[in-house]
Amino acid sequence: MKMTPMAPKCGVEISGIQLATCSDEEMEAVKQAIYEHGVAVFRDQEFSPEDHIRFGKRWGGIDINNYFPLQQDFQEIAVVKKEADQKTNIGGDWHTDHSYDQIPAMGSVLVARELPPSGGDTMWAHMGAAYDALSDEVKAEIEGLEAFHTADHIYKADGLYAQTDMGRELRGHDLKTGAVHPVVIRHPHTGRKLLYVNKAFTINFVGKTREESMPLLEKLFAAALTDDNQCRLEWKPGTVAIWDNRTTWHNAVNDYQGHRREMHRITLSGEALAA
Ligand SMILES: O=C(O)CCC(=O)C(=O)O
Ligand SMILES: [Fe+2]
Repeated sequence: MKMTPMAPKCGVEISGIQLATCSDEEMEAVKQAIYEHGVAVFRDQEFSPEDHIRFGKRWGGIDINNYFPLQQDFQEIAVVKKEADQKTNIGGDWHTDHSYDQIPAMGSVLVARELPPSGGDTMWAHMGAAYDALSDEVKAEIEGLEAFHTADHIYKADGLYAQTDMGRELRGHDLKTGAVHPVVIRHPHTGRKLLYVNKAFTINFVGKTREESMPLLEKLFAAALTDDNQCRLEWKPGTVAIWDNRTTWHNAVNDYQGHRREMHRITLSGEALAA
């Protein structure tokens, strides 16, 4: 097994391993690499839907996404797709998945099933590097703060997606979500400090209104993307990416209008987060 960083502070490409048949020792090394680098990319994988599910269970359990369409024959698999005639994609702005759950999903295992002729890359940004780059003043300002997260404004019947041509694909319009997390968490396995707010789901600081929260939230959202804390993946057939939602934000680049793209996602169960 060989590990090559994708960028100075985010992402690692791991070669010389088949995820479907890897040993327990390899699995452990892969987990550690993902906790540290935020995302790992694996090329040329033989990874059937059955392998995908088996891998998710072996990692430690699968969370079913409440909103995305599920693969008909394999209900643990969420289908992240955009048809050639659709304009809006899933995850087309910076976010981290499932932060609206009180025990948020650890991460995802995303498999390329159908790719556009070009474009459709995915980007990640490392929230440990983002935290490190904050000024001492901002670090002091957010020390001990907690924030409220929800997905309702995005997925409800008249929410953001409903106003786009992706609305018809999604489920869960009536769900109510809400969770409170520290603004700075410690990674459950590495202990590293991570900035844990995101544009998509973080609404306000606990004890402050949305309006009162916005100036500092905007400042943190801007600071979360630094010049050197991102990596970018060009998908190929057989590529699998596994990321850590605590360690990273991600963004699915929507630059392939007129072409179909279909990915299969298994969401990995996580643990409660603490400062
Ligand atoms: O399609 C992608 O590259 C990622 C989409 C996304 O945000 C997700 O699956 O969580
Ligand atoms: Fe996402």
